[in-house]
Amino acid sequence: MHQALIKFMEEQKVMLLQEMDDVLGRLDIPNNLKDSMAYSLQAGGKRLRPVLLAASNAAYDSNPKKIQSSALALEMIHTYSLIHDDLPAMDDDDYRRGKLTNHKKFDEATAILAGDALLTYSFELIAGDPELSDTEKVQLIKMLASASGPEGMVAGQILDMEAERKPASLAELERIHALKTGALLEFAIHAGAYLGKASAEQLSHLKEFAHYLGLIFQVQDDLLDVTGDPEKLGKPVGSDVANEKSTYPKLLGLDGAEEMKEIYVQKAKTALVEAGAADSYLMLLIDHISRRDH
Ligand code: GRG
Repeated sequence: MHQALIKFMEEQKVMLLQEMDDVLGRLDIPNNLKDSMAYSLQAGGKRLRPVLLAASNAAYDSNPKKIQSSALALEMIHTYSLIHDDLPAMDDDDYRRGKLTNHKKFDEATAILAGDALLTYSFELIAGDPELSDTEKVQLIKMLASASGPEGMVAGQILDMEAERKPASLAELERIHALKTGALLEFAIHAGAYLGKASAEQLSHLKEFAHYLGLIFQVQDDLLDVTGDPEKLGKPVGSDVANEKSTYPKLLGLDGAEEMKEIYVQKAKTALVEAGAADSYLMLLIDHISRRDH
């Protein structure tokens, strides 16, 4: 991987973990709730969404202080979605990132409430950030609510659950991923650039870039479920091979899925050049996400 990107990602992770510690330390809440929130927040993970937000901000008028609360809020919402996704009523998983899932470590009620707390506190975090103007707070909260709510990730999750009963076509699969995974990635890219004062035209090209980046992320996720290393992934592979659910390799074959990913990579790169961010960490992140092994 590109050395400059490795350094950038490491720096962003350090800042995120520090902010996480500070925020959790300040919370005066029941211990079991805090432990459950902290368990999943600090369970590792690639921290891809905060890194994307920072990379997008760095591509324009970089302002590290302004992005901190949005980056953590985004990781909190991502973490809540994983906790709830793992519950018996949804995917019923025992392990996530090589560790027991939240409801296995604590109990179902605590896991549901930890997820609820992470979701709601993310908005409180942005609303209380003294680095942001009132307009920026309202804009960010609006964007984050819409990306994670019934017109975004929640819609994607329900469509995904329906697709387990009735296999989706390629077009339906793309729509599910655009909502379930893509909406939060799009928030990361949009919020970073918005706080970096990108123009409306640049933001519109970035929307297209984010769309293709989300699809690249998902094709690779499907490919890893077939060809990935369980050690690196921290979970068993083959979960989607056994069921009826549509995936890129099932619909297109392994080679076809690789070819489709390459088409998305080229489209993402073109959109990024048009957004005026040809020479940016975002450009390096395209190949990183496309070739990730976990
Ligand atoms: C419960 C409303 C609700 C939504 C859940 C994100 C999600 C929606 C479910 C996760 C299931 C899943 C495996 C989705 C595929 C893509 C994805 C989001 C993977 C996890 O994201 P990573 O790889 O995770 O960025 P880490 O562990 O690195 O943070």
